[in-house]
Amino acid sequence: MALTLVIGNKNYSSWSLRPWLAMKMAGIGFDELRIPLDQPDTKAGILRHSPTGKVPCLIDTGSAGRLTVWESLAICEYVNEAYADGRLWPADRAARARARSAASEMHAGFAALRTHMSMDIRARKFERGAAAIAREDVAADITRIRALWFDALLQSSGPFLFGDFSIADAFFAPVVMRFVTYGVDLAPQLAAYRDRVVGLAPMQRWIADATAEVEDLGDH
Ligand SMILES: N[C@@H](CCC(=O)N[C@@H](CS)C(=O)NCC(=O)O)C(=O)O
Repeated sequence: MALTLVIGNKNYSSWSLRPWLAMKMAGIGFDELRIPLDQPDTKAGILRHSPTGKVPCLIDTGSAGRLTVWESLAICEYVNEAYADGRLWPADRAARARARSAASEMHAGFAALRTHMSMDIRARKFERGAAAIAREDVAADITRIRALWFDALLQSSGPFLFGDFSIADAFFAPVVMRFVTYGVDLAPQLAAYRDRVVGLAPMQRWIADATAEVEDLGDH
């Protein structure tokens, strides 16, 4: 296959999930190369493919020769342009601008949430979640995400943040999984959005693969 997506553990690698889900939702065919994180040979293994030593990384051996694309958002932009005819962003320019803002905000922000509620798909950590939410910085991140989801769903009427599934939804998919793992309460319309994302066939595949993985990185 022309496209290979280099990813980390499905249970833990939130950045890998984003382009993987976007590509699956767009019906793009690709091979996966999984490199387990936090092993003695992880860095060297990833560096064989990715100049940053981080996953995800996309290798395209198609028409342009061998092209390496790194950074999750850049990978999503590339596949959207090259393999999805732009379907991974809303057709409406204003909605597209808002969707890009949301994905960029996720890419650049929510550090407290990412630190104190790291993705651990197969685990249920409600006590740990309650302790994290008691922190002002984590609570502020969650408040902002709730507001962003609420406004987006209200404006688009759903079913996804900006209407049809977009890169913005792929970017928030790991947050959805964190809210499940850490038992974060959501208003009914946000809970329905969370459940819609979890219920997507590719998400169910990713969750099943994550659950079947044998590596245990503890509270990484
Ligand atoms: N900004 C990067 C973040 C990538 C990232 O931090 N990936 C983690 C795994 S989720 C990684 O490769 N960690 C391995 C390491 O740093 O050695 C992106 O959006 O792709």
